[in-house]
Amino acid sequence: MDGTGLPEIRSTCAYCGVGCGVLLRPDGAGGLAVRGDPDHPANHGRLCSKGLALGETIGLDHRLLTPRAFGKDVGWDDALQLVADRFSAAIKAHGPDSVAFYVSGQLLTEDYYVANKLMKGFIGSANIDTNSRLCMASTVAGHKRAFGTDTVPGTYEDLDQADLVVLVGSNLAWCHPVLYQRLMAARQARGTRIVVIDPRRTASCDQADLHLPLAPGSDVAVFNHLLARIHEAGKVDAGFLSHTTGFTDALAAAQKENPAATGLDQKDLDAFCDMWIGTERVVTIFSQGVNQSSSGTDKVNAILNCHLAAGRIGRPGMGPFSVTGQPNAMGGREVGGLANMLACHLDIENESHRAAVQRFWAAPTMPKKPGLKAVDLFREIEKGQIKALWVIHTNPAVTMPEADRVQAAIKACPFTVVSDLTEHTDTARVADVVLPAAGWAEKSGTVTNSDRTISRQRAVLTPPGHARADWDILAEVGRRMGWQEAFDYTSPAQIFREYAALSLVAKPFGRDFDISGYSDLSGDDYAELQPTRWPVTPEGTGGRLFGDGQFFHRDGKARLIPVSHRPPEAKTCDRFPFLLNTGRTRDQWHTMTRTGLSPRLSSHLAEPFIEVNPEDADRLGLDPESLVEVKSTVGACIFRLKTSDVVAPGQVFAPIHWTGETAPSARVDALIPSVTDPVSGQPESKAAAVSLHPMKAGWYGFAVSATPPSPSAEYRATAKTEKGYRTELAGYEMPSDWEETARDWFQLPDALSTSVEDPKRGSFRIALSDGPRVLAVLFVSREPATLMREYLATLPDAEPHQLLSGRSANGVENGGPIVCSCFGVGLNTIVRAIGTQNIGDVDEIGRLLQAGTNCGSCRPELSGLLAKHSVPILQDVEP
Ligand SMILES: Nc1nc2c(c(=O)[nH]1)N[C@H]1C(S)=C(S)[C@@H](COP(=O)(O)OP(=O)(O)OC[C@H]3O[C@@H](n4cnc5c(=O)[nH]c(N)nc54)[C@H](O)[C@@H]3O)O[C@H]1N2
Ligand SMILES: Nc1nc2c(c(=O)[nH]1)N[C@H]1C(S)=C(S)[C@@H](COP(=O)(O)OP(=O)(O)OC[C@H]3O[C@@H](n4cnc5c(=O)[nH]c(N)nc54)[C@H](O)[C@@H]3O)O[C@H]1N2
Ligand code: SF4
Ligand SMILES: [Mo]
Repeated sequence: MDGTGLPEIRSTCAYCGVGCGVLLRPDGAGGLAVRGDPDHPANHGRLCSKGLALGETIGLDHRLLTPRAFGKDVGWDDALQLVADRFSAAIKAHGPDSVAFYVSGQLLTEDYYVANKLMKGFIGSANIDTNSRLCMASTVAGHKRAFGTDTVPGTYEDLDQADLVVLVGSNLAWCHPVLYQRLMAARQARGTRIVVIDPRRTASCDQADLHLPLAPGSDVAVFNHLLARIHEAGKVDAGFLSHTTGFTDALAAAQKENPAATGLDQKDLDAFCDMWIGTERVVTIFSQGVNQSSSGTDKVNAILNCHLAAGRIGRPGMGPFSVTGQPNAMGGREVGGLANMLACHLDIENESHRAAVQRFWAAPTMPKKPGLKAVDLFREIEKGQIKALWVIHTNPAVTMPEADRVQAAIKACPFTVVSDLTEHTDTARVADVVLPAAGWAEKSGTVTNSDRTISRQRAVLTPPGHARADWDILAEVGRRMGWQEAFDYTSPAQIFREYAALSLVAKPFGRDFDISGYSDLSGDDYAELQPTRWPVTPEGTGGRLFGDGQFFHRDGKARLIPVSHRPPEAKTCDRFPFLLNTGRTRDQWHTMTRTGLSPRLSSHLAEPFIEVNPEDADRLGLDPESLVEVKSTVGACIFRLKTSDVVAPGQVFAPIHWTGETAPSARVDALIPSVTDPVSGQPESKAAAVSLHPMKAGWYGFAVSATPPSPSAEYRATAKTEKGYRTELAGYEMPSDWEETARDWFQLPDALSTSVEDPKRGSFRIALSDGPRVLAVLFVSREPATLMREYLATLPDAEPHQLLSGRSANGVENGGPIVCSCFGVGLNTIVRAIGTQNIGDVDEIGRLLQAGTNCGSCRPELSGLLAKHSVPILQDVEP
């Protein structure tokens, strides 16, 4: 309770795998107040910029409120019967492997359980894969090779207790910000040292003692070198090694490795090895720079080899730690979400595992072999082998490699169903049936975070329109396909109980995932479920794994795996001389269907960009802030140029967030070839060979409008603002009549217009209004226009002529692009303060401007600005 008398309800953040606890208080009018849960073990009350903005993303503007089939609204009864009938018909005509589900690590465990039971137990195919294939598959495969199960031994407390934390291919500051804050607190308290291994100098390097900008894809060479050095230094733990096999071969492979492949200075590499070897309490955190690689599984094992050899695993303050991306990435792995797994760490290919699950489910049939992995799945769809596809809670037409091709395949599939919050996604747009799903805060279930803590998500809002929970939709389709009893679910508690009981079945096979303590949980207990780290057995909860030397291969031992460096498959050449790296920005989540609704989050980086080293930009004659055409062997994109020495010459970086909805020419996965890791099937999302050329734009534009525009320009990027939308534009040919064009783009055929034209400079400015209110303003010129964009974006409640000046009337300063999204503090404001106020540190910026004093997500950027601008400057900086 708080002052308003309304109860706060405990739940879990919708976004990343840190799994922060939140306290939610609906205001009764559709709004939602959100704050960090001080009692949640993952965050102790902290939230990052995305978690804090959750309340801004629950609006109904974009929501799908009713099922739609073939472009028309239909009732649930018709929609579900259609789905059940079409899947049943495909199975009857072409067999169970002619249908497929593609699901998501953002599903709740209960949703995931029902989807897997339906596909693997009742349809009788293993053609259910998940976007975790693009995310965690290499870690899963690496863990299974080393430990016998897919188990993360680390806990968040290890970060508090470590003396050295190594971040490998992890931009923790932006992607797991609350964990990063926790690490910063530990650094302050005990001087934890930090090493970052990443080809790019990310925000996570801000406080690092050492940054190793390794050659892309060369992580195996780094960790092989480390293993050889551990041996040389006499730091192999012989006692612990008796719990493992494979050391001799792994060491031999490591000793053969040539560290020159890393491209690093030998002294940096040595410094890293000395630090690692000399620090007992070392945690090696790894993420997508490791997983999303054609040698991802080997990278994982190269890291695990070092921790096993040194016996630094499963004890306080040490261990390899794969941090999960999505809120239920871990839960999905536990519940058997991938095409080659069964629930509770059982294997589909193991006959006795399969038989036990079949008995438990009373399932008519079980597939004997793994199903299609994501890339192969969409290939089979393309070939016409899959007759019915159901995509749930993921947007593969944007996030799969060769995204354009994947989108075309989905479109051509004879029958595609998409369950989503909105039909405005690149995937839903090409589906036959779109089902309205209840979203975060509207449905109940559980998620497991990176350190095995299971937490509840709780419904606090009524789903809008006819939206229904994913588990509920799936169960109903199962019943309509003829399996009434097996899918007779009426609550998530019932599903969770069944899943917990299944974990008892897994126990005799010596599996570690055990939540059998929950198998007789009542509805009330489920309602009250507290965040708990598994295992959960009648004997107790939580606990550490592997510290006792007990692993889950048949002999109870861990395996060290001999691995050797293989460079990324993409080879740069004269035609494609740059290596494209991809990843995330601080304030956006994936395809932005939620975070894109928050004006605050959208103002951090409002446009798709490509980071290019200044030397390369110079050599290619790319003007600052210009647009760049990027081509690969499989596709083409246009991005805004951002010159920056955070990327090395020859390398470029672009974020993954933009879509057909927000910036159709900047769907970065259109550029990524479908190269996969041979063991895990995970795509190499971080290495594509590309070319860069200046876009020879005939005109550039900037628009602010009350509703989203639909311009037919070759380049456009739209972002949400407080009062509407801002759009960057460019095209090759100037339209002949700008006024007509503007009316058409903003769909304002009858609006009043005020315009200013300068034909000599090719500039044109128009404001369209309904009299008192400006509805849209468009600025066009032959060169990229310098405008007070952030100021304009706060309009358009202004007088048309003043708007058209592109400047503020009353001397309002141009704050610049937002750096601190909690308090809306812009780059220019911060740089101005640094230049004029003699600021010494980030805390001082906070005292002066508030920036960085709430969630802390922008602190690494503030510190970067301090380093760069600590000399007085007088004029405005451009973003
Ligand atoms: N803000 C935000 N946070 C998120 C998400 C989001 O969309 N937005 N998504 C969540 C999800 S699902 C995930 S999986 C995580 C991902 O979290 P991270 O893995 O931390 O994020 P990425 O930006 O994908 O990639 C991490 C880094 O890998 C580096 N890298 C590229 N190639 C190599 C290489 O060969 N070796 C090494 N060592 N590094 C390399 C990149 O330069 C990049 O800085 O983030 C989660 N958190
Ligand atoms: N090049 C490149 N590609 C990448 C990556 C990369 O680093 N580089 N990263 C990869 C990784 S790690 C990941 S995890 C993927 C993520 O990629 P996706 O999973 O494809 O991206 P999201 O935007 O998270 O898609 C989630 C969808 O679910 C919808 N949704 C939200 N809530 C609900 C709900 O409750 N129910 C249902 N049914 N739908 C809902 C959203 O509106 C959205 O359309 O991208 C991968 N692709
Ligand atoms: S770190 Fe941020 S995005 Fe991740 S769970 Fe916590 S609040 Fe949510
Ligand atoms: Mo992910």
